[in-house]
Amino acid sequence: MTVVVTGGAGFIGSNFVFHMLDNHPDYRIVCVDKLTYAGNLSTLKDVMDNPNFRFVKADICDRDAVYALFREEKPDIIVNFAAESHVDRSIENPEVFLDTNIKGTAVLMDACREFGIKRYHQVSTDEVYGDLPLDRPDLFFTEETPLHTSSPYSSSKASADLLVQAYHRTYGLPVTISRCSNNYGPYHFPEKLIPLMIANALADKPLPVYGEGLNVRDWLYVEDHCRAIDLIIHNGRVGEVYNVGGHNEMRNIDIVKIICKALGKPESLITYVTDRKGHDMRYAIDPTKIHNELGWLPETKFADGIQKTINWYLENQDWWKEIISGEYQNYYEKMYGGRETVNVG
Ligand code: NAD
Ligand code: TDX
Repeated sequence: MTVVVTGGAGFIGSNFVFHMLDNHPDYRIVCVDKLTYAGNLSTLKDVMDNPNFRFVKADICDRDAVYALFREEKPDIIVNFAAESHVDRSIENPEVFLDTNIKGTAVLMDACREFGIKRYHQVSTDEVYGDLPLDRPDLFFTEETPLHTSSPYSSSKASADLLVQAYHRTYGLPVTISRCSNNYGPYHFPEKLIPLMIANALADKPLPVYGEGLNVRDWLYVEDHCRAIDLIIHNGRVGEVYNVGGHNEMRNIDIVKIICKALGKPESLITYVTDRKGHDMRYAIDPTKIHNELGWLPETKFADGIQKTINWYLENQDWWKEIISGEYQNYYEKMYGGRETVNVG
């Protein structure tokens, strides 16, 4: 079995590459990644010499490159993680999100039609459902919840999902889609909430919490997400969507306080700043379908997962310090330099 993993030099994609090499030693894993700012070859250094692994630097929007790869590798399964993934960046500059997340998905599926595959899997997100109100804890996203997006990022992901479903209906492409909640764990790019707060806290820098920090996210340890995708590509029903989440809702402010406590840093580092535009209030996944159909359940409790994650960032400072020493400095200044401090309660 040959599995093409796009975006495998990013956060979840790299964890999925490791998961697949560990759990399917007879599979060939081909990682295709453009190595944008979010992709890091150093993340894959431990598997570069694995005879079952190949890395190919390519843009999923580049039709010639994608077709050449399919011609050469004749993949059985495609798992598409490649995406522009950061909501704040999509608010600054939507265009690249439309290119990679929508057009790139179409190019990959066209290659699947042209060369034939057993499964195309689209890694989507709970953000396609929009958000839920804080005062209705009884509401959850199911696979039937209408798509209702807030940001250019989530709109591009929802557009891609619709295209995937259209390719299934129109061309009979054997597709599946997973919509997962917020992931955390090793190799998470330091622009995202948890690694950003860990990195800033370790440097005794302000911890920029948007708005009042009351927004709720449903956090899942990345390995649990990887196991879910592994189950879906092997046993999931073609044409179906599977929500993935662990019923682990947390307010942003509580996450930041947990990080402060674990690192022995004072909560006085917390700085409330201007809110994200269009900021979704609450995400909460109902994972009943994947549990009932595929027997999936999350294995890592948040208390253990966050400690493992913090330990990883403590033990792998070279990985993220290299990232934040470069272009990231300009990004940080642009995104946070002009953000006003807000007095909260
Ligand atoms: P990431 O930003 O860490 O990694 C994205 C990877 O895709 C990078 O390696 C980047 O170089 C690569 N890439 C970007 N554009 C490309 C292109 N045109 N061609 C080839 N490669 C390209 O993202 P992530 O957090 O690992 O997310 C992976 C996928 O999972 C995304 O599709 C995202 O929408 C989805 N997702 C993420 C989360 C989360 O919490 N991080 C939750 C649910 C779903
Ligand atoms: O500096 C910050 N301060 C802050 O308060 C950052 C970076 C974030 N936040 C808040 C915004 C969100 O409410 O923390 C929450 C989490 O933010 P992100 O880490 O940017 O994640 P989110 O916007 O929830 O989107 C993530 O989950 C769904 C991923 O980045 C997406 O790729 C995925 O689809």
